[in-house]
Amino acid sequence: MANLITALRAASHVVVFTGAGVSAESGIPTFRDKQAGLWENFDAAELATPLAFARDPSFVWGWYEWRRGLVLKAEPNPGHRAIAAMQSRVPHFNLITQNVDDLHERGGSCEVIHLHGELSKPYCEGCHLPYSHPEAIPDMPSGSGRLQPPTCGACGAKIRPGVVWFGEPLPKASWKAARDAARHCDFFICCGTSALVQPAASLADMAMDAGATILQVNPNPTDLDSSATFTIRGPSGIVLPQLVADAWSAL
Ligand code: BV8
Ligand code: ZN
Repeated sequence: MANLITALRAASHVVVFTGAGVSAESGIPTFRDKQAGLWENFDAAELATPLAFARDPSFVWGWYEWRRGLVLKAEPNPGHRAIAAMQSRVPHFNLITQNVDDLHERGGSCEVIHLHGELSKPYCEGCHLPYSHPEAIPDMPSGSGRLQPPTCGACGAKIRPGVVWFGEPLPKASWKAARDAARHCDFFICCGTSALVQPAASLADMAMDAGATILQVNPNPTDLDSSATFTIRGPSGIVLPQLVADAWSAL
């Protein structure tokens, strides 16, 4: 642990890369977790596709409104806050997330690079006009969970969730910013991700190729176990605040 802290204190450019696990302690189910309600028999990767939305828009829109409702009711956890604290402690910092929730921002982080979009940014699938969700928490009709997606005021096409679906390319600017950060950092923290979804997961390889120290925070084994410099087995809401305290509280 000592040389982990020494390496972190000496780092000039830290990148934090997060997945669903960092929001688990805020009550947001991960992709691996069984979905609930109407969607419990569906693998998240099946629902998060253009085909699923084309086939049954109200089923998929209902799922995303259910998830958005969970996020609106959730609070950032100490893991989100610790990541925000790191931002001011290191000379150069980037936060890259696969998560579509806004808990990093509500936890105090700014300039968050969202690789897979944001639930709060739906848009028209026809003319791509942004759509703003009504303020209120979406009330899921009891049990059915189906919700007809709104239609675009400009062209009448369906509004779709502001996320990147499987088979769709990542937002160009975000993906370029993420690659640049991974290739120039000297300390890369991989937190709460199974590191299975591409091309996002390849960021860890880019950081490794750049000679960065790789710290993984995950209570469960992942494909990164063999290549990470350090692995801390534990929930990010516990591990990250401790890491920040150990690295910088005494200073
Ligand atoms: C594309 C938004 C091409 C939607 C998401 C190469 C090889 C193989 C396959 C591919 C390949 N390249 C592309 C593919 C296909 C595909 C892919 O990767 N498939 C996988 C399944 C193999 N990739 C794509 O389709 C990508 N697009 O390739 O386009 C293209 C290019 C040009 C032109 C046209 C097309 C797009 C991928 C993005 C899909 N969208 N999300 C939504 O959210 O609904 S992905 C989604 O799933 C998440 O964003 C995230 O990325 C992923 C889930 O992973 P994690 O976040 O890691 O979560 P998971 O549940 O898996 O794990 C949680 C972890 O947390 C666990 O390890 C657990 O132990 C840990 N944990 C639990 N509790 C805690 C914790 N950790 C810390 N603390 C805790 N308390
Ligand atoms: Zn439109």
